[in-house]
Amino acid sequence: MASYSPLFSSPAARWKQLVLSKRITIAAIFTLFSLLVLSEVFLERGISSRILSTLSLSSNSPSLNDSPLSCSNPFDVSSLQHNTPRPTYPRKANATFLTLARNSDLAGVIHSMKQVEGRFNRDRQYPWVFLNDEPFTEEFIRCTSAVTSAKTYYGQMPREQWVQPDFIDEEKATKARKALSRIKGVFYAESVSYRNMCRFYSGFFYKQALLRDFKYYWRVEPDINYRCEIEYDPFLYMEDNNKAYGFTISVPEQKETTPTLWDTSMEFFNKNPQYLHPNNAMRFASKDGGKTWTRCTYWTNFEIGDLDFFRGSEGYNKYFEHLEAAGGFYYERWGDAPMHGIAISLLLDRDRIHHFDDIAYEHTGWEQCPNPSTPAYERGRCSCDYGNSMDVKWKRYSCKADFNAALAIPRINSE
Ligand SMILES: Nc1nc2c(ncn2[C@@H]2O[C@H](COP(=O)(O)OP(=O)(O)OP(=O)(O)O)[C@@H](O)[C@H]2O)c(=O)[nH]1
Ligand SMILES: *[C@@H]1O[C@H](CO)[C@@H](O)[C@H](O)[C@H]1NC(C)=O
Ligand SMILES: [Mg+2]
Repeated sequence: MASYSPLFSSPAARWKQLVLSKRITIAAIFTLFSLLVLSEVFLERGISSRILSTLSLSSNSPSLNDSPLSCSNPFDVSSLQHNTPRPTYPRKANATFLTLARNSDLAGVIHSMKQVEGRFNRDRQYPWVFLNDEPFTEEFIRCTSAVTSAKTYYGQMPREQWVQPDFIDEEKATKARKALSRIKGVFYAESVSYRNMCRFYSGFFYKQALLRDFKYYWRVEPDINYRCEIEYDPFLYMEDNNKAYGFTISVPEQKETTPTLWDTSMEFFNKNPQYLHPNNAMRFASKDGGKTWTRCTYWTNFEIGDLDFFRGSEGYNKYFEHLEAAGGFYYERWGDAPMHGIAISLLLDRDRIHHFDDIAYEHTGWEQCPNPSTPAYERGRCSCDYGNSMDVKWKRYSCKADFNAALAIPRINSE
């Protein structure tokens, strides 16, 4: 098995550790609060009436004011749509939002949907595709479909695209998870379901039947925030500029989760150099032509991508198969961000990768906020603090400089 590097070997790991301790405090406060709320529920109204009120979407529900946070307090779409005449848009892309979630993620999913609907989609009406490894509950379906006036679709992926494959040596995998959990600052070190999720987003999301009729997807995770209006259509931007992959934040992956990912990847690309695009963005991933890895990744909890690229790229699919066979999704904790990062940077023409630097996006405390001296800030009626942005406060962890360096390399004429 791979050897793990020492404690806090990377700045990102140190930062994550800080967040972790903050999270524990927040978790403790939240648990106390939940206990208080729960005891109130049981004492005053009984659990069954609580569940009923959760499911009730009607506005004459007697418990509207003290209702729990998920769907008994649906987004007030009507007020947004009728106060002022809403713009209409003559063009629309062939695109959908994509959310992978557990039923228990409902509250966070609703939060994210409100962000996306309020800042962008209420006038655009792009549909939502929800995926799960279990059947979605009636509650999940009713609540999420109440947040949008666009179409919603719900699907379950085939079991073999989710669970750990049989060829993985479970004893070796268990040992590796235990070893990783002894290193401080590594999230989900022992989680198998997290590994399933990373593998799914690496090799299977784009193969889903529900996505077959779409060209672009926009990934949305629970509990994210969009802090400016999105006043143009990023899907149409992708289409009009022939972009295949768009990101907001780029950060380095931790060493501990991916000790052999780079070498395993180079093994594949050295054997199959025909898949390397002549105008790739290799410089984002490596400063020395492939010898060592920058660890830079596009932070995949936000991504807008061209499904036809993922579905149609032989290189991408063969690369995934190579990683799958090496077993690192389970023997280590390879994420979909480092995997996409390497694949996108090496397989695509770098001109087809786009940094959406005008989109204000936040996930677990890391955020991108446009510079207030740019038109995007004022036009977007932003509510974010530029000082807290990746490129200001966390500049030393941002991979933006590596991306810019990749784009600055003169193109070679491949005609
Ligand atoms: N159906 C299903 N979805 C999952 C599972 N684990 C994670 N997800 C979803 O996969 C996405 C990524 O998972 P997260 O736990 O947010 O991973 P992360 O963004 O690396 O970690 P955080 O920093 O905690 O947000 C989210 O949309 C989750 O809802 C799972 O076991 N089943
Ligand atoms: C949308 O894109 C998919 C994938 O490219 C394609 O199969 C489908 O025909 C497209 N639909 C429309 C209406 O263009
Ligand atoms: Mg997340």
